[in-house]
Amino acid sequence: MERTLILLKPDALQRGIAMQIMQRFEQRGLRLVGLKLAAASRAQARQHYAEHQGKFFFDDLVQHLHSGPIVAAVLEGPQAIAVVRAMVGATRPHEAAPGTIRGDFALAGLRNLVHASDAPATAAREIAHWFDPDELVDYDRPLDRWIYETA
Ligand code: FUP
Repeated sequence: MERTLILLKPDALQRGIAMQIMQRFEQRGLRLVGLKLAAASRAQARQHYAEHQGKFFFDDLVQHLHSGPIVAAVLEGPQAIAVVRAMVGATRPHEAAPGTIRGDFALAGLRNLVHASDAPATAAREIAHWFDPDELVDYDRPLDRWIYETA
């Protein structure tokens, strides 16, 4: 089992499609174990994107994440990190394949709606950045045995 962090960025909330995007992850069978509406401070945004510090697009990236409310969520499932990345699609919306979230809802530039962790170490760091441990909820879903082999 893996956990991954997603952020629905301010463009998703301003456009009123945040829950429509979230529904795709739920529909796929991923389990929601953390969820919050947040307003990222500039410092939180900078820390979240720390790996991009120094790149030409860093300031715009930070400004965008800080420009309005976001939804942060932790999703759990087998291969959750790769599954969610594939569902989100290519970083640049104009290159994102139809059927992906970006390919269906986004068009250009930094307005790519969603952030998703790209590796186990990144996911662990990002989950800890946005959630306290007691904000994550463990629970069983009996139907999971029909979504993946549990034994
Ligand atoms: P992704 O994981 O697909 O969100 O992409 P990255 O973590 O590589 O990049 C994070 C954000 O930086 C993207 F949402 C868009 C922005 N970015 C650029 O603007 N230009 C680039 O060349 C790469 C990333």
